[in-house]
Amino acid sequence: MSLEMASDPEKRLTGAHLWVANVALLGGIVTGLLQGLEHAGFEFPASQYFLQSYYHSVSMHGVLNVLVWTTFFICGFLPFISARAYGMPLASPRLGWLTFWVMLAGLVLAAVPLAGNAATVMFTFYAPLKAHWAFYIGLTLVVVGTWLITLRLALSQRAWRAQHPAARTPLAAFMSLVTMAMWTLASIGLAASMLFLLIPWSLGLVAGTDPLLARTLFWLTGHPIVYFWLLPAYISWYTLVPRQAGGRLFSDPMARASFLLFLLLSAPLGLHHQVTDPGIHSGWKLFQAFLTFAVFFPSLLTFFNVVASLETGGRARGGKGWFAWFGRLPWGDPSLAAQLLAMLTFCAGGIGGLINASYNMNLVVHNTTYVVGHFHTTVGTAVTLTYMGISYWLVPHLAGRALWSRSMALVQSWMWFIGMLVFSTVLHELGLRGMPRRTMISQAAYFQPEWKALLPWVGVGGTLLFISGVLYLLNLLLTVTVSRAPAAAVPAFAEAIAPPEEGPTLLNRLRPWVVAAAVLLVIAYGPTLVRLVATSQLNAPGFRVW
Ligand code: HAS
Ligand code: CU
Repeated sequence: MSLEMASDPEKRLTGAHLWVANVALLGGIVTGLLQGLEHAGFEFPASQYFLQSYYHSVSMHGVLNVLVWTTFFICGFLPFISARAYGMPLASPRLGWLTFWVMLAGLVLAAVPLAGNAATVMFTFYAPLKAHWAFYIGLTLVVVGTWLITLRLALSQRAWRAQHPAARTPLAAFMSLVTMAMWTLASIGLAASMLFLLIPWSLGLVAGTDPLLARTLFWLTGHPIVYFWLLPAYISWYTLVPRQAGGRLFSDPMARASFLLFLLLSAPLGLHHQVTDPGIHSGWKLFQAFLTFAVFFPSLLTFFNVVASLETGGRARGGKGWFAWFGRLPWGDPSLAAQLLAMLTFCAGGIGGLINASYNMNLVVHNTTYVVGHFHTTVGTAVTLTYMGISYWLVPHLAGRALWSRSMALVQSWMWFIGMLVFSTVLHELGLRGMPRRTMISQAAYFQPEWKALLPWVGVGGTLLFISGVLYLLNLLLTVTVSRAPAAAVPAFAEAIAPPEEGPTLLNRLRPWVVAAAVLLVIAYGPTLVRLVATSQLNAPGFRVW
């Protein structure tokens, strides 16, 4: 069976996920535009029928972009690429469809109160802000759906293993499994918070809640969720991009090592989001700060491996010098260009993460727009622009039609890159000047004159990003509706210069790493959680401040 054929049963399923993801992104860029313009000095167009307040908008923006766009894209992309990597259909398409419907039902359940301004609690839904129960139950169902994806990939791995007892798992399938295993382990914090705190509380079964416990459980999952978004982008950078660049993957074993380190280190460090929270011992905060520096390492491995791979492509195309080969890459391919620009942005985003993670620096940047700048370069570009680049080959393939316009896609990618350069640089700087995040800044009584000159640039960046987003969605829409020519070929997996057989077999095993990750999680969080649970009063009343 050819690789093309193998992925066929997966096509409709993947397409269904991508529809939901892209519709969410549309909502995300519209709200984003309005928020950017609010910062630039335009009045926020609050209306009883659409967005009732700035904060309603920010809540929609966060949930639609970082929770819905990412999760649905991932749950469409990982099974698709795994099927191609195995060269056989995945186990149980019925389970695949059941998963999709569970996630969609959850999404609708959460979306109704969100759109109706009954869940204006931001994407972090910190207690004691209290949303409608349907919001919490809906999001929980989406998480349950992601666990079913893990189950389906595990069943597929078992079926493949039965036929290939001695072979190394194909890289893209291995990485997909690692990503889902990491996420499933890490999501227990969120699940516990939902099941034991937020859902009973919002249903009125218990009178009060515990904000600190809820936050701690949230961030236990809320940090690793950023790698749940990032690793699918890395899968593309490792397994497809080297080939798209005309080169080869530098080292397969090193790529596996990087992912296994993410499995080990992604979860036990969420306290770096709670450096300023009282009630958590600073020793544990410091311990998790060190682990945060440790999780830089697999990204540095990725940097090295992916740059080395791209270099083989640039040199094969006649590139010379230390850096000049970079310009020789096939920049005319929008799928590749988008991902290269995403990588460049991530260099800055990752360094910003290092600053956030530095225990005392965090006191300067926490809760300022510096953090907003950080996460727009990471999830907003490293991840989102990569997913857009992937969509430029994936959607034409699913639809059996050519991409409607390659030049529009190129313009779109550069516009996102430049728009984000403006937007995030300015937000970083405004944060250093003390401007708070998540604030309708034009209404702030403490508005500082030194913010004024920079604020229009937030609007400029936001507008560029909005136009770029519209171009992306329009291109895909025209591709699936009016584009006629047959689809271009799907990028093949890159060959590796150092194949998997050159690494130790430990790099092809999952179980010992999952066990080690669970142990490390217990060490990093156990004492704090035991104490918080033991002393919990569950006496904080809920607030609806909007
Ligand atoms: Fe972060 C806050 C620390 C990565 C997302 N982060 C956030 C929030 C979000 C987010 C959404 O320690 C806000 C949450 C909220 O609402 O409160 N972050 C880090 C660190 C990393 C990091 C240490 N973050 C990410 C990624 C995200 C993301 C990835 C989304 C996908 N972050 C923090 C901290 C906070 C935080 C604190 C809390 C702040 C506060 O006070 O609230 C690291 O993982 C980053 C490592 C990355 C690198 C970059 C490697 C570069 C690569 C590109 C290769 C380039 C190539 C091309 C190949 C070291 C892999 C180049 C070509 C050439 C020729 C050169
Ligand atoms: Cu984090």
